[in-house]
Amino acid sequence: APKKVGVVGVTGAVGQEIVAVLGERGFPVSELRLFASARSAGQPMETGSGTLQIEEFSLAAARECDIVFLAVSGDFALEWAEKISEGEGGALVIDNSSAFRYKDGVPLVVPEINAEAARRAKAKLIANPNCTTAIALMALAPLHEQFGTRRVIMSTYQAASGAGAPGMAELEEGTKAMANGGSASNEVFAHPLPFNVIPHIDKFLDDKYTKEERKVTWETRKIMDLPDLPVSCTCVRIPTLRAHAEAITIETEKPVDLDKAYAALNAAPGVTYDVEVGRVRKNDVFGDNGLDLFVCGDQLLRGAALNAVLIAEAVA
Ligand code: 2RA
Repeated sequence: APKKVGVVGVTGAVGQEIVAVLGERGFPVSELRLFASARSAGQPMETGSGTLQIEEFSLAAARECDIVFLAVSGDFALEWAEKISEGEGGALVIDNSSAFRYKDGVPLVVPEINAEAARRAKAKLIANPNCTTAIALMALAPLHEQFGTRRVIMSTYQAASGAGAPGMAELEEGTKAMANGGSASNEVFAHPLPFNVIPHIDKFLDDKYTKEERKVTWETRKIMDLPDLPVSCTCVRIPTLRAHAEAITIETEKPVDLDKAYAALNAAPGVTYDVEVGRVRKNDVFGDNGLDLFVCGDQLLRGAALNAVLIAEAVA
């Protein structure tokens, strides 16, 4: 049956994409409610359900929905996600932030890989993974099913959109300024991004990895249900707008048969549709038990909005 759907954070890059994806996929919506801060309340927004007005977020209004997508900060999610979902009459909440991703009992879902786990858990709060992990796992999960995975080494090339609309604006404005002989400022990124590569995304942790890199480790283990899998990642921001790319090396349990690897990737839902995989080859380091590949995915779609809507389709 059609659902009452709320999207919180509709003025952000991910919120806007969620609204667009709901329309494009013809998600069965009986009523769509658009929530943001008081500053944006009253503004009109085009949606698949016609032009709607943005409302100021309130707990009562969110709880009137059947499904609520949170495209807001981790702090906001920590404060509100459980209040929106709890008890009789609570909504199914799909949270894009990292606030609940590592919490026991909160499923962390890439629908093509572990929707079943989420359905079984009957959870009212589901976490959407970090874009970097979701894009990688679209390729790694089908390969894991074929050959098993012993370890993963990954380097990323991440677009400005990972830092939301302000990140994209900082890249575009800085690039124009530099092309005209000026200089680029940086408030969003650790350093000016135009014509640069920056191996620093999110904060540094005590072990000298960045949090973005550790998200890949923690989330891969949880989604693939491989709690001890060694995963090492180096995350780098590059001056592209909205697609993350990743060079991935895996050591496999079983010897790799390249034809089987191609067939598994070709058969995997979502691969080539919103995530592209190429450069698949045996690698010299792990001999017969290794593969190298290059993966590229739309950061705002697979990394956030589309993945979240697919969770709703699979679970609600
Ligand atoms: C980034 N993965 O690319 C982050 C966004 N969630 O900055």
